[in-house]
Amino acid sequence: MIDTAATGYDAGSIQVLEGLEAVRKRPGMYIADTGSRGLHHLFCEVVDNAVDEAIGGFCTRIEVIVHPDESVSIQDNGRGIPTDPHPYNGRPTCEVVLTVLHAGGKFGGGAYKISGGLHGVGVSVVNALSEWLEVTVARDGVQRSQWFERGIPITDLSDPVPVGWRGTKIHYKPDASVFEEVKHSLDTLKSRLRELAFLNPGLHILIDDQRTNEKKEYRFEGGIRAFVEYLDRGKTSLLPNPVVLSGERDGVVVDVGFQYNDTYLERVFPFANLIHNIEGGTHVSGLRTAMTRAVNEIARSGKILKDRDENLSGDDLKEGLTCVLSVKLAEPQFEGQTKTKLGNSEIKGIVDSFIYEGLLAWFEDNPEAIKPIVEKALKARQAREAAKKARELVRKGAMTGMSLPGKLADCSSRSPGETELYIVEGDSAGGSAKQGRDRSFQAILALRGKILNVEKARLDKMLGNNEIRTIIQALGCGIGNEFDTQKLRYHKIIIMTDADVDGAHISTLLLTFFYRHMQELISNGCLYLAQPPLFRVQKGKQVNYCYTEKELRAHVDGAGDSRVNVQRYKGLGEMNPEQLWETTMDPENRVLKRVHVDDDVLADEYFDILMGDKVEPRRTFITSYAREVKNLDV
Ligand code: 28F
Repeated sequence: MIDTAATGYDAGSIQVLEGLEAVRKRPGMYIADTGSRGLHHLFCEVVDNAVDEAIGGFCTRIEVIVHPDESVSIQDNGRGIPTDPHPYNGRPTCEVVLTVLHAGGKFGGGAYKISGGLHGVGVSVVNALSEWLEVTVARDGVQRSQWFERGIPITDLSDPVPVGWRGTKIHYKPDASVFEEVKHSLDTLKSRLRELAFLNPGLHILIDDQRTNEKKEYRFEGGIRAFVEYLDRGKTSLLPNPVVLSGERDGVVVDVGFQYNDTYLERVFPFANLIHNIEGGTHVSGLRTAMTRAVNEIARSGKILKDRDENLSGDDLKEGLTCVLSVKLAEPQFEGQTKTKLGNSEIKGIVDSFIYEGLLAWFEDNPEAIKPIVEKALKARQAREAAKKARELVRKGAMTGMSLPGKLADCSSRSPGETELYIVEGDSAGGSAKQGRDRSFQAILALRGKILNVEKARLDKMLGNNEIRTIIQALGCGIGNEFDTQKLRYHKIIIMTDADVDGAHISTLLLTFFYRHMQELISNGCLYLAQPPLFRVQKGKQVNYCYTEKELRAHVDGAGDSRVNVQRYKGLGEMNPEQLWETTMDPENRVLKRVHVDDDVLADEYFDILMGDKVEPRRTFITSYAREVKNLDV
C-alpha cells in the first residue's frame, strides 16, 4: 500500500496513487515484461515523447545520457511540458503528465500522438516503475524541476530559476525491485535512436554512454532513402538509386523506400507511427500487392515479361529486396504476440493504391530500372521451384513410416510444450548425450557432417545439405513458405557444442540458419545455447564445476590449499554421460543462454560480416570483437 499520510496528499489525489499502484502491481499490463524488453520500453516511452515534440516542429535536438548507475537522462529542446495548473486536479500540468495514466497520451489541441510509446500509456508508467525520476522543464526563460520516487511526487515543482535553454529533461532510474535486470544495452538504445533519426530527417540525436564513455551522434538529412542505403551498405545494388515514394492519402502519411541487392534475402522494416512492426501488418500487405501489380504491369508493357511468361508472384519479388515502409495514421491498432503488428484493415488498400500509382509514375521516369528487378525475380522463381521439389523430398521423408531422421534419438513425450531438442556436434558427444539424457522429454540430434553456410546459399541448395534437412525434419515445422511454428515438435531447441573454435564455428552456422530461416523461433524464445562447464574442480571427495574463468578463480582462491585438482574440459566428449547430464542437461543444474536479437539491423550486419563473402570486413570484425568472444579456447 502507498502511505498517503506520508506524502501529504489529500483525498482527491488518492485516485492518482491508485493508478500508480496498479502499474507497480501489474507492470506486465503496461510494458512488455519486467525483463530487458520492458526496461528498454521505459526508454522508448520517454524518447518518443521528445520525438513527438520534434514531429510537431518544436524540437530539433535530443540528447541522451546513460549514467554509470544505469539511470538515463533524456533532454529535448522543445517547448517544455506546460507547468500551469491542470484542470484534472489543479496540479502543475507536468506533474499530471507524470502521475496520471494516459494523461500525456493526447497532445493539446486534439492532435494525435504520432510516435507511439508501447501502448501509448504515457510517461507516468515510466515514473511509476522508476526508483526515482527528476523532471526539469525550461519555458519562458525559467527552469523548474520536480522529484518523484516510485511515481510519487516527493517535492513540489521548484521555484523558477532563470535559464538560457528551453525544453524538457527527464532523468530516471529504473526500479531494481521491479526489473529482473537493470542493465541498459547500448546496442538496443543506439538502434532505436538511429532508426528514429532516419525516420525524422534532420533531427539531431546524441547519446553519451557514461558507463564506457562511448558517444554517438545521429542526423540524417536523407530520411528513408538514407535508411535504405545504410541497410544495404557493403552490398551490391541492382538499381542505381533506391526507389523512394512519399506522400499522403486519405489522411495517412506513407513513406517507402526500397532497393534490390544481389543477395537472396529479403529485409523489410515496417513502421507505423514510428513503431517498428516486427510482425508486419496491413501496410506490408498493401506494399506487396502494389509492388507485384506494378512490376508485372510495367514488365508486360515493356515486353520484359513475354506473353508466354507467367506473372511474377509476390514471393518472386522478395529475393534481394531491402525496404523501409513507414506509415503515420490517426488510431493505430496493434495486434499479435508482441503487439507490434499493424491491424487497421483500411490501411492495406490505402498503402496499396498509393504505392501502386507512385510506382507506375516512378518507372515511367526510370524505365531502365524494371529490367534488373524482373531478371532477379525470374531467377528467384526458378530457384524457388527447385526448392519446392527439394522441400517435397524433405517432406516425403518426413511422412513415410520412418518419418524421423535416423540420427534423431527422440523423446517419449509428444507435448512440444515440455520437450527439448539438443542439437549436438559430433558422434561421441551425441552418444554421451543420448545415454545421459532424460529420455522422457529430451531428444538428441547428433550432427555429423558439415553444416552448410546458409548465408551464401539459396533455399534449394540449402535443402540439398543433409544436416540442414535433418534439422528441418526433426523440428517438424517446415521451411520457407510452409514454415509453421504451430507444428514445432519441441519448444526448447538447445545448441550444444564444444567450447572451442570449432564449436563456436558450428554454433555460429546454426545460429545463422535459425536467424535467416526460422527467425520466429528466436523471437518466440525457443532457441538456447547450452553452457557446458569449462572446469571440473576436485577438492578431496568434493567435485564442483565452473562455467567461467572467474568462477574458477573464486573457487580455487576460496580453497586455500594445494590439494585441489583442476581439469579443463576441451570438449563435450571428455565428459561421461552422467557428468554431461549433471552439468549441462539437467534442468535443475544446467545453465542455458536464451538466444535473442535486440537489434535486427545489427544482427544482419553481424551475420553478413561473419558469414558473407567479403574477407576484409570479417578480419576487422574478428579482431575488434575478439575481446568479447568469451570462453573461446584459441
Ligand atoms: C525528455 C522527454 O517529454 N518532451 C515533451 C512536451 C511539450 C508539450 C507537452 C511534452 C499538454 C496537455 C499534455 C508544450 N507546449 N521529452 C518530452 N515536450 N508535452 S513532453 O504537452 C503535454 C500535454 O496535456 C507541450 C504546448 N503544448 C504541449
